[in-house]
Amino acid sequence: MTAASAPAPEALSALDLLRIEVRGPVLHVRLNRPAKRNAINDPLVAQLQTAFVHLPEDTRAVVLSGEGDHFCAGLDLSELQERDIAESIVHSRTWHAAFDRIQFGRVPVIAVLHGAVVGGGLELAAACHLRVAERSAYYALPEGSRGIFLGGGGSMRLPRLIGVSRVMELMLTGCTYGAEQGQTFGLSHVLVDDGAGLAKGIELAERVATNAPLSNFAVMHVLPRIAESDPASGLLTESLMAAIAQGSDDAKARLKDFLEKRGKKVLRG
Ligand code: 1HE
Repeated sequence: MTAASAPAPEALSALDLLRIEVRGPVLHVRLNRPAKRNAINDPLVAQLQTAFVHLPEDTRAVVLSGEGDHFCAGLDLSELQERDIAESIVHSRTWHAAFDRIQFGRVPVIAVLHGAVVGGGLELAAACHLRVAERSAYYALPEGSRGIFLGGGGSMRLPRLIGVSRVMELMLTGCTYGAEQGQTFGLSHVLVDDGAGLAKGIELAERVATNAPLSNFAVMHVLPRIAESDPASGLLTESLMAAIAQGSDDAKARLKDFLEKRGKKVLRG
């Protein structure tokens, strides 16, 4: 059952470019610059980093969405003109730090996508662990037409989702993928009707939140590293992680529950 929402703790409610609500074990973080289509400026990057560093202790999953008609219009282009090359490198690294904090933080993050999910907005979505898309969602990488390049980790993360070839198509042709194409290509995990994204995102987050925290941590931090290791090292790491997880009191209690007929069955549906 979905918990009622409550205001965020003080440290998070001070972040004026985010709207943050606590829903039991799920923290809902909304990008909150709808007048600028949630374009990401320096303060918003900093606030995202702060929010994900200071997640409430009892948060077990996060839902990330965008206020207004679009998830995110990417980099705030009005900031670009003032930066020289050295400043641009540092700027890109601040995005890396913030988005790494999302991908390699403490709890899984479910992005709820609608409207424009473009440029840095798509890079942000790619840093999340699950993506729910509404039918209005569309994806683009218009960097080429702006004379710039990916800078928020997209060249690392997006090819892992859809392959280098699709990223090239988006960047070279400036084409957009609609929500159905995004679902087929692997940008989203779940596709829902307009207006249904948040409820679905929260439902998934609540389900994720019931997993053992150590298992979720292993999925977020260990699985991607194993997938990129040489097979022998990967298999050894898998054995080590499996043994650590199985040795935990949480695992023992959950296995006992199942064996004594209290655990949930894995049913179709
Ligand atoms: C912005 C931005 C922005 C909107 N930076 N101000 N991203 C892009 O190239 C996408 C640029 N934006 C758009 O194509 C459109 O704004 C949208 C399709 C997203 C939305 O269209 P619409 O008709 O709903 O809104 P709008 O009228 O275009 O924009 C409303 C306001 O938001 C307007 O400001 P206003 O002061 O005139 O009201 C826009 O200027 C402003 N706005 N998007 C700054 N992106 C780490 S590297 C990442 C590199 C990238 O992300 S490149 C992709 C950049």
